[in-house]
Amino acid sequence: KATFDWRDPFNASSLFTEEELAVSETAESYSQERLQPRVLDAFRNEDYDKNILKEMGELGLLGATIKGHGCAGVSSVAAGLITRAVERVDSGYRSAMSVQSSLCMGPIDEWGTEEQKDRFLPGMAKGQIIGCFGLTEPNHGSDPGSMETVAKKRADGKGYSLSGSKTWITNSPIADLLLVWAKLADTGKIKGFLVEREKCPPGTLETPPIKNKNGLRASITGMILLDDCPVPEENMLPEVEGLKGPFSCLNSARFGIAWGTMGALEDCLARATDYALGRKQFKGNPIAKYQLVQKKLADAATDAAYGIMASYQVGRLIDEGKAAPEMISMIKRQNCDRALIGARALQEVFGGNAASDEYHIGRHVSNLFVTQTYEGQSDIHSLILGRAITGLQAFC
Ligand code: TGC
Ligand code: FAD
Repeated sequence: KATFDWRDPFNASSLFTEEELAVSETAESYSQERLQPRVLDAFRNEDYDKNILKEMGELGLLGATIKGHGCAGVSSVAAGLITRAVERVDSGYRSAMSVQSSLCMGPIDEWGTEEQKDRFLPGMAKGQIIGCFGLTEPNHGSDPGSMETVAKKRADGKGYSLSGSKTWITNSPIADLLLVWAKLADTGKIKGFLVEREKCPPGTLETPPIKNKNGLRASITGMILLDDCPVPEENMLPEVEGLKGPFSCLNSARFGIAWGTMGALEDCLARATDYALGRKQFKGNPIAKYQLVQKKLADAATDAAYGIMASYQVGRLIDEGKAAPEMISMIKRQNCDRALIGARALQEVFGGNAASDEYHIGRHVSNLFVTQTYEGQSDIHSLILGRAITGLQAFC
């Protein structure tokens, strides 16, 4: 007889390969056993422990889809299952991992030289070299094509000097390797530069943290301030120019967020269900007995199930080379929006206790607002989809 499991309504796990199930199990066990016990203190104190990247590296969770260079070379669906497991605990932990894997290792693997891959990827896969991705600037977030950071050819012929500022950059205060996107002063073409912190002369690179965030507090965020910072020619990504460079890495990171936010929503659903079954109001009934509470649970379970199925299909298409960026915009937008709406509705199930961080729901809600904003705010993804539907761009 067919059964219904509200934790996996469409039996999505039957679609995953043995290897994907094993990767998922590793990531779920690590996340629940090693991350969950740390998250409250990390969020309260706005403290990211960079050993977490080393721990993830030991388990093969970093740059997991990359083939060779010390990486696991697993499928896109397996990588999605990793982000789902980590974000089930906290979006900030997933963020630090996504930036390392999709936004720093990914572009080196896709657009770097063999020498760059050999130099950086094995250390990054182990979490010994921490990366970040500098695209957003104080005056240019949704429209990175207007960036002001500039790379000038050095008079001594030894590469470039970078000047400008990037803001809201995950991992920047702790990063050893900063991938900075800048416009070449002579042509205006956008190029990616691998800035090695330890090689920057004093005063040319600063990465102040942005403190007192009200979401993503378990990850570290900062600025990148560059003042004639020298970068050798061999640290430029040679194989790509223009916005295609940063955006192609964003496809992978946005795909990871689509899975990750479903993990966060599933955690909210599990916690709210548990709470509703235990909390009694009016004649000793559990509040789970009341229709309005059940609707909130049903909505969230449905959104999580649909979100996982759509992400699964896009993951398979990525590996077959058949995924258009608009597909990724669609799942990124939908899953972030539905996770935020669902988490916010489930927050109400906890009554006054939702105001205590011990119940974890408020932390997910404040994190999910950020996931809806970074990597293309949801309205920007609406416009990407609107352009694909109508052929008319509505950005400006
Ligand atoms: P547009 O004309 O659309 O495109 C310019 C060039 O880029 C190519 N392209 C893509 N290539 C691959 N994948 C994609 N998804 C691509 N999107 C665009 C495009 O084909 C074109 O190539 P070419 O060769 O013809 O020049 O450029 P536009 O300036 O009109 O772009 C508009 C818009 C809104 C789509 C774009 O600017 C956008 O996506 N804005 C959102 C910005 C964003 O997502 N920022 C993310 C910053 S990183 C971050 O948030 C990390 S948080 C990480 C964490 O902590 O988890
Ligand atoms: P704006 O671009 O100023 O947008 C503000 C509002 O206006 C949004 O609602 C937007 O949708 C809307 N809007 C803008 N243009 C249009 C339009 N044409 N039509 C309709 N509506 C429009 N960036 C990085 O490069 N690397 C990182 O690692 C990184 N990590 C981040 C971590 C955190 C915690 C946060 C909060 C942000 C991070 N970001 C990072 C930056 C993030 O990508 C940007 O915040 C995001 O792209 C939006 O840019 P903005 O904040 O400048 O908002």
